[in-house]
Amino acid sequence: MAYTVPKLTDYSPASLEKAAAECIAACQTESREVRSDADLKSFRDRWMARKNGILTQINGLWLKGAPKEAKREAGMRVNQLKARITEIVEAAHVGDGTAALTSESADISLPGIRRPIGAEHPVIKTQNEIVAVFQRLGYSVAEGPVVETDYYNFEALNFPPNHPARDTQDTLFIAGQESKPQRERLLLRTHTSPVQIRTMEKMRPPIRIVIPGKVHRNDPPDASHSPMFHQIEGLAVDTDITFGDLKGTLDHAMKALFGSSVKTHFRPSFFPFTEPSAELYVTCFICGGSGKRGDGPCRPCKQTGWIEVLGCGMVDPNVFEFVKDNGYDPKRVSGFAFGMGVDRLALLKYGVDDIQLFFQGDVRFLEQFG
Ligand code: 2NL
Repeated sequence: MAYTVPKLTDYSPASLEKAAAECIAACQTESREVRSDADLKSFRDRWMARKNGILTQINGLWLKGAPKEAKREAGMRVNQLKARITEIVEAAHVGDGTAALTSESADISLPGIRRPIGAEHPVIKTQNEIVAVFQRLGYSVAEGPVVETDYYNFEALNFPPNHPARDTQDTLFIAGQESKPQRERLLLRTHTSPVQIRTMEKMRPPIRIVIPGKVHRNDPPDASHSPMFHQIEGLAVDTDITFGDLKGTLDHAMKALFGSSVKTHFRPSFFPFTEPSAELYVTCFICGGSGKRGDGPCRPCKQTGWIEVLGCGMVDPNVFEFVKDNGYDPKRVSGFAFGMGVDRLALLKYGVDDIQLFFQGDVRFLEQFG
């Protein structure tokens, strides 16, 4: 029997709910019975027509008839009901008379949507390979926030406020932070080192951790720069860690990553958070260290036979001072740390000549790594 709008005598929430549910069910049933354009028009008119459509009747019968104290509740319920009925009427379409379908039921006879199988992104794949090398040495993986405070990104890493070393990392600051003290101001982390500090605050020594993640710098994009890139940092702290441990660990890691025949080479360098500091070079895995490719020069190593892969050093005692209270007394513990750019290593590994290709999301580029 066709639905007619009942008169309401009981305006309790339960009874309003029941009346609304019956109305919605009737509308859904009728929407499924639409078989032609003419059906669709009369279905719409029956429910929506301003003059005497079902919604208009509900307004008259349920709202106007409601006792004063129930008017507010009834008004809200009728508005919800109208919204739902309007949805059903708008979704109604000419059906084929076989399957009774609305937007709320699934037609299990339709073929599925085939989703192409994805592949690990080359940068993430490289990142996972590097992390796995250190996990096999007993390192744990830590992660932390990409939006950081000035304190964790700079101050606790021995970059004092206004120190020129800060200028070496063109920083993207979050706007509108001027009213906060400098150490609380937010920025996009320029390296993953803040996570090392956060981890040392939580875990007492000894620790061995690696930290992979996204970092940002205000560098204009070109073939070798991207304002967003990836870093892996590592940290080992114990009572008697030496530069010899640093060299042995990284030499092993480079052989595990690039093949057992690569040689490593350390050159003095500077970082605010390590002392002494070094850059680590490996024999070029493109030309095998000869500097030549066939008759021509080897480009990736600029004919030197060596490729710079990371920066490292012994943790500066000033850094330990910030986490001293959690067992990192620089008189008692020492440690080494290192950091590398994952994207740059992925470029070398896959022979890609433009870092932008990694982040443009062009499936034709990315599917080559599948
Ligand atoms: C680079 C150099 C480096 C570190 C990162 C570090 C972290 C703490 C203390 C001391 Cl908490 N050092 N990290 C140390 C040396 C170098 O990164 O060129 N990265 C791409």
